[in-house]
Amino acid sequence: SFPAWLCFTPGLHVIFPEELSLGSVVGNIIIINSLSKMVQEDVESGTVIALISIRDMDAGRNGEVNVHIPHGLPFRLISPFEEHYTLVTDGPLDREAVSEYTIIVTATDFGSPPRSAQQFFVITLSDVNDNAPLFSQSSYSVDIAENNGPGALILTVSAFDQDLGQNAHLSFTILESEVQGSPVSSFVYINSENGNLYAVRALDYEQMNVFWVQVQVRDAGTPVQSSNVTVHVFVIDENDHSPALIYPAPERMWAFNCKALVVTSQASTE
Ligand SMILES: [Ca+2]
Ligand SMILES: [Ca+2]
Ligand SMILES: [Ca+2]
Ligand SMILES: [Ca+2]
Repeated sequence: SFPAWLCFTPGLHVIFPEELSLGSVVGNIIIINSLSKMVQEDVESGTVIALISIRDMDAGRNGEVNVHIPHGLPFRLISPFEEHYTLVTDGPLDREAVSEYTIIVTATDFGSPPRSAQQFFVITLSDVNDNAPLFSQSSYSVDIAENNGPGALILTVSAFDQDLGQNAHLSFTILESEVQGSPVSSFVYINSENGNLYAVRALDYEQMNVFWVQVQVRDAGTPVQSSNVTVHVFVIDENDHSPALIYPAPERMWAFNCKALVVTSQASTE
């Protein structure tokens, strides 16, 4: 059983290996000679995490030990020579799936009754920028009534990044493109921090009833990861024009077999 001070306390793992002081002996026979308590999530399979040696003072079968760690972990023990063990990674790690492991090393001798000792330590995975930020929707569409005030909020895009810290610190930009021959930036701008998309100018349904904007989200990792999304902006008509009378061109007059037009024309020229 564990000495009282060795009981696993979640959250204490950061200072625990220090308190242990590497090389100390626990339960008489398991010695942690070195330990990487922080491991990058992208280390190759086979990376050395800890060097462990086992001592049993007894002779013969009473001094022979079997050493193991629990099954199902992406780690394994290899024994380059007697009484010495190396804990290595065994397969890919992913901080986004499991961010830390508590590894219990058990050494059991072949005596009768067998005596055993346990030592545990916590390995924390450090983040690598291996996830691109993702928008919460695969595309956006929004209606905005024409004659909006400049600076009107059109919509807010949002994105999420599974990584940590700078690797998940997001900023939004609009990708340069043209809308009716003008740069898209003369129509809309975006708050890089919160994803709010604003109109730069009043929109006019009679000039343009739809346009689209490509928004990019980037994290601040190295290398940077990014994603794009399309925002379709539909300009909604308002009744901002009075009816206008249309005079057919004289050369087309023959096409209209309609006296009413002539009557209207005469009436309006009065
Ligand atoms: Ca990962
Ligand atoms: Ca990551
Ligand atoms: Ca990221
Ligand atoms: Ca209108």
